[in-house]
Amino acid sequence: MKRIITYGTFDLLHYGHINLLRRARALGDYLIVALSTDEFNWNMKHKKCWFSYDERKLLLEAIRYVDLVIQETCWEQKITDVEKYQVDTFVIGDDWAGKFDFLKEKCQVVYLPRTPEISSTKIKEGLKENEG
Ligand code: C2G
Repeated sequence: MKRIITYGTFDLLHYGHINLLRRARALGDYLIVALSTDEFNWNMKHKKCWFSYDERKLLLEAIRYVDLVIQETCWEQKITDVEKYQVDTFVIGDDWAGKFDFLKEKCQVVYLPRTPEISSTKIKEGLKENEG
């Protein structure tokens, strides 16, 4: 069984996220999503999420491409995650291209093209404009 892992915040889940998850899952048989906790988002990524970790986890677990959701609590956990979950391939969007090449000693590293026109930030901005 080929095991894939990816990481992210996945706030305001949208079709760009689904495109990523679908393509990641298609690279293997089992997809693990390491979901950024609220603390990690706030302290390390300086992101304030609309949905809480539990709400974002609930949404991800409902997606057919996702087999397991674990917590992402720090930048440094990737190497241990790859070993602990016997990961064959690490996948993430190409906005991170090159940033995780150090994992190549442990597993395949794949950067997938982002879906260009959508983002959680754009959604928030669009909603604010609609409020007038
Ligand atoms: N993504 C995408 N297309 C978009 C938006 C996001 O392909 N229009 C991808 C991102 O490239 C990432 C995943 O969807 O692979 C999750 O996106 P974010 O929630 O923005 O994740 P990010 O904040 O980049 O967190 O340790 C790694 C980080 O946790 C990644």
